[in-house]
Amino acid sequence: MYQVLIDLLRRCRETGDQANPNQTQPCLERINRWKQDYPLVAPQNPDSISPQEAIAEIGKMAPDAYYTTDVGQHQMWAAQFLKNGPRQWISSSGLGTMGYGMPAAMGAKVALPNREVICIAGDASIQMNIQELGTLAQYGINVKIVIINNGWQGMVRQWQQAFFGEGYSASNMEMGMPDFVMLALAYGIKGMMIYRRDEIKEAIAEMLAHNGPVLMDARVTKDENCYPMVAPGKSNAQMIGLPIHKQLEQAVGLIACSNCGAKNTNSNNFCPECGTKL
Ligand SMILES: Cc1ncc(C[n+]2csc(CCOP(=O)(O)OP(=O)(O)O)c2C)c(N)n1
Ligand SMILES: [Mg+2]
Repeated sequence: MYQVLIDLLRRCRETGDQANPNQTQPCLERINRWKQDYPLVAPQNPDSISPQEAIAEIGKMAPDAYYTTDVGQHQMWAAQFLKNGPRQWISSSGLGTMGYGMPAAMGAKVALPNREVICIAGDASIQMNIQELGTLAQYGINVKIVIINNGWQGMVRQWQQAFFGEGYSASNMEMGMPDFVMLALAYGIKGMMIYRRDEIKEAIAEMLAHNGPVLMDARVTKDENCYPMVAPGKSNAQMIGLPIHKQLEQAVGLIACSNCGAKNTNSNNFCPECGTKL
């Protein structure tokens, strides 16, 4: 890899090629159009905190924080709903390392002691490295950890539901789930728990105001699914769960896929049903 870069730089110098800083502009504009056409909306469930609204609310109350994540649905929602700027979202991303969030947050905080650092964790993922609560206590590392607690390995549950005939196996976390508040206390750090929508703001404010590490157990809607997603064996062009954009459909009309007949807006390059080039 290193050698490739050296060769590339040498070649650029030889040919005098100048990087064009605007060359990604059309691509970025296209992505921005998609964001307008398919806006993300956090569900507002009457009886429970939706995971998306919990994350969006934290993002609003700590807009300049560095965020780290574990792996699963909460990771996807953190990517979708946090708007805290470039180079401040620290995640194992596609490498998918459950348990990454808390140690990553510790590292970020030690490197940047004056910045707010928040870990968006999963109730299963956090247990991969839960012993690090002891390190937080030992060194007084002031990071905030919010467990988006849906009582499931939510990402696994969603796949079992969608693609494996609702055969839920080893994905429910409720039996044997530790009491996270007591666990935090046992390690000597502050623990909090929320489950009502009307307590979100106040609880986040209390968490942020605390001068020391906090573990917050945010009990959220248990069966929320994360979209859009790509089914096994399909391509990104075949993603499912995109919101239908009514105005867009009316404005541009629909075209039928020549392969499967599915109706597509003509802003689609590929049919989301079968992947055929339109
Ligand atoms: C170490 C490790 N083991 C297994 C997986 C596969 N995996 C991906 S997401 C997931 C479940 C995560 O559950 P949770 O942390 O509760 O997140 P949620 O999807 O519920 O938000 C599993 C088992 C992984 N990514 N990393
Ligand atoms: Mg979970």
